[in-house]
Amino acid sequence: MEEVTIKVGGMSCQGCVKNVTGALAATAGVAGVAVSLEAGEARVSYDPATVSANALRAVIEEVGFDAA
Ligand code: 9UX
Repeated sequence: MEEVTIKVGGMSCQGCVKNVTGALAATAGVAGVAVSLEAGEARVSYDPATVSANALRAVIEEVGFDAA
């Protein structure tokens, strides 16, 4: 398992946090998700054999936020 911290831009309430968390948690290969509104970031643990950090960024952008 690997862990990555991704800066997430555009989250302005806990609903946004929930949307980002849900999208990441529903992604194959994701084992754990912690999204912080205050820090504006998502910490994700994932199986690199199944999903990549860049694919996780794409998931965040698909639900309408900026990921770097
Ligand atoms: Mo809060 Mo975010 O009302 O996509 S859910 S701004």
